[in-house]
Amino acid sequence: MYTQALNSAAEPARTASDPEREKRFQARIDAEERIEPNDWMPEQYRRTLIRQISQHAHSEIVGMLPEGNWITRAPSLKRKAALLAKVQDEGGHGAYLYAAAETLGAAREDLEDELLSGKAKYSSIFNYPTLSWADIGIIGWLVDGAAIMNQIPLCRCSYGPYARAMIRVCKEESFHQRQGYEIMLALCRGTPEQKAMAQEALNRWWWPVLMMFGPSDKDSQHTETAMRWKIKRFTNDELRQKFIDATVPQGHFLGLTFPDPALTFNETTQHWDFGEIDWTEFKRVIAGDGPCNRQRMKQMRAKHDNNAWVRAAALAYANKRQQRAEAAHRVAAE
Ligand code: BYC
Repeated sequence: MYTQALNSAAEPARTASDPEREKRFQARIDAEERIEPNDWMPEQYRRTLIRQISQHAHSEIVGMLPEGNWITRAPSLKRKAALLAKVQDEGGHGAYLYAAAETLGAAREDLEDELLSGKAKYSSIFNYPTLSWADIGIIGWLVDGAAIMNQIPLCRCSYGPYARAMIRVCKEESFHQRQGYEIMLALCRGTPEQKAMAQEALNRWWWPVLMMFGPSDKDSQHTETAMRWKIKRFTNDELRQKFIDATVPQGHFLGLTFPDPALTFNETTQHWDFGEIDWTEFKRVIAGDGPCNRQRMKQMRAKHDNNAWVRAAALAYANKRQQRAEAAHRVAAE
């Protein structure tokens, strides 16, 4: 377990509570300095980052499944190539993020075990099924759109490796969002059946996408500390509102209707007002009881088992290289 690793005798200087150092640490954060892997940091800062970064990594990897479901059924070669590239990008994002978590002393194997045992969370959105081709457009337009809204501020996160990973991830997510919106545009300008498919997808995904931003601020356990440490720069509700304000005009341009009768532009606040999110559904999905939670975990476990030989081969190769290097070193020293 990474928690055990972090509490081990090898790390006493890092884990002991030290008010003076904590004060200096907070002063660095307040001065917008980046915290780097070898810098002193409070144990709680390290744990918060490992939790958030690993859950983010898991989301990228599990997020490959709903879209992967359509690679063999994409409607044209062009669409297939773009979707394939997008899904590969998500795998790359997961890899950068696991590497960022490793800089905090977490072992990737432990993080994976936490996902497979159901202990670690991943984004609620990936527990919904992709039933039609329009769902692929919706994921790019809305899911990646929400991800960008959340991740652009993370490029200014106080922890250097996470912030730097986010810069590249955001560039790729922007392409993903564009390709999704372009799928929606093609469907909405297509036949009445295609337009209806686009509308039906929006009806199913709109509310779950709003849940991606997390619980409302009054129920968010981690926001206050994460904001103090400048891990998060905006609260969950602030980002959700920004997303709605940016997205509603895009949906209207497509000629689509949002499945929320309360959605109205408020002239006084200059924001879109919206209806009540079903937080019972959100809690159910993150507790493991969404439409596809079981299927996703089954696929992840099967992938882990099927890939055991790759991990064993990589380890054997690394050991062989290390032995060769050590032998060469011995010869050179003689
Ligand atoms: N789903 O105190 P809170 C992507 C959990 S993938 C599940 O507000 P925090 C993409 C939360 O973890 C997008 N769980 O937490 C990939 C906490 O539980 P724990 C993923 C959620 O951390 C492929 C509890 O609820 N993006 O981009 O301050 C294709 C209380 O919440 C959710 C990231 O991960 C949820 N929606 O704020 C396309 C971004 N929401 O840990 C796209 C990085 C909350 O105490 N993460 N929870 O057991 C973040 O920005 C923040 O972690 C969150 C939550 C805004 C998600």
